[in-house]
Amino acid sequence: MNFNEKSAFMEEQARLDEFNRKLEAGEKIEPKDWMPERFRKQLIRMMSQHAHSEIVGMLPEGNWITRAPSLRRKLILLAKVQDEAGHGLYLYSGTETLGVSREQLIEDLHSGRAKYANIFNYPTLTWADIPIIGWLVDGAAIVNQTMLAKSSYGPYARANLRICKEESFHKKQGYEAVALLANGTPEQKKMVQDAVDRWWWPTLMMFGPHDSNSPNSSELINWKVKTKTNDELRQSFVDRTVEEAHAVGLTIPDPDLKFNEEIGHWDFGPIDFDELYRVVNGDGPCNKERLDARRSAWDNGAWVRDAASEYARKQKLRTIKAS
Ligand code: FAQ
Repeated sequence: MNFNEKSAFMEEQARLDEFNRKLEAGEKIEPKDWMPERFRKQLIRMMSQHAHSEIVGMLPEGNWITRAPSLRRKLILLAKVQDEAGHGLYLYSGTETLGVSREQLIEDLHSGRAKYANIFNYPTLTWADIPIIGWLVDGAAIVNQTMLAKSSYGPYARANLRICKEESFHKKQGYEAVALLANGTPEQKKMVQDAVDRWWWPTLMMFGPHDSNSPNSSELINWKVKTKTNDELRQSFVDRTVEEAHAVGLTIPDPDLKFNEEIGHWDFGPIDFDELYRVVNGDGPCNKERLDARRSAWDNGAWVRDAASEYARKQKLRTIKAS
């Protein structure tokens, strides 16, 4: 190693030591801080998948806006779906701080290269699916994102902090509507139980594979991007949700579900991870429909993007002329 190589190596080592010191001290890594390339790549992977999930996640619920059973429910649903769009935008902005462009991220989604949460590839067959998404899907997202609000990457932590505040409202409106249906007519009760039966297992899959099969977890936990494992989060979701289901007289579709007195948690049955991988890799009930809808929304919105960038260009020219 010559002198220049040696000093470059020492500089790199000093930057790595400072990065590790910050993590150790619980300080946030910010966009202008030095970070290992692999840390940056992992964050782009995870944050962009999260952003895509929020945006694609508008579709199953958006499907029911025109058919909501009352004006009150329609207003709530409109506001919720709009919130999910906002979450996607915070997350795309956060991801851009890592040096990747929004255009690239969108292109990756539209080409089918990018992943997004499995859950949004299932259909919303009845009105009861909408409250169930609020209760179960937002409920699962909150468990996961409350942890991510403490993530070591500043922009991601701050985005999740804000997202969680809105998601907790989403969950409450969902559970309130679930409770109403569960205590309604026999038809309403049947409809909401059928929705629980269809959404329960895909919701458990949202937390990802078991820890022993999760290639990214240990690296993300070492870097404090994640502070809990997939299985720990899933267990915490099951523990709180089973109690909520029982409180409104709903049954969880799992014959193996049993409270384990020894460890103080609910034991549950095996998850079909083949289904998770099938759905994530493009073969779920609605994958094609979801991507087609995103692509067509993008194409139909071209004139809005053109008008906005022309407006921004003109404003800039005006400012230059005035100065
Ligand atoms: N779906 O090694 P791990 C919401 C992939 S937002 C699809 O365990 P990791 C709001 C994973 O990417 C919901 N793919 O990965 C809302 C990896 O593939 P790769 C989204 C999945 O990163 C509510 C491979 O499997 N939330 O719901 C899934 O350590 C209502 C191996 O997995 C987030 O994205 C899955 N479920 O843990 C909106 C939160 N699970 O990239 C509208 C941020 C795993 O190596 C309406 N993300 N994979 O090719 C995370 O917390 C993590 O990334 C996990 C996966 C937990 C999703």
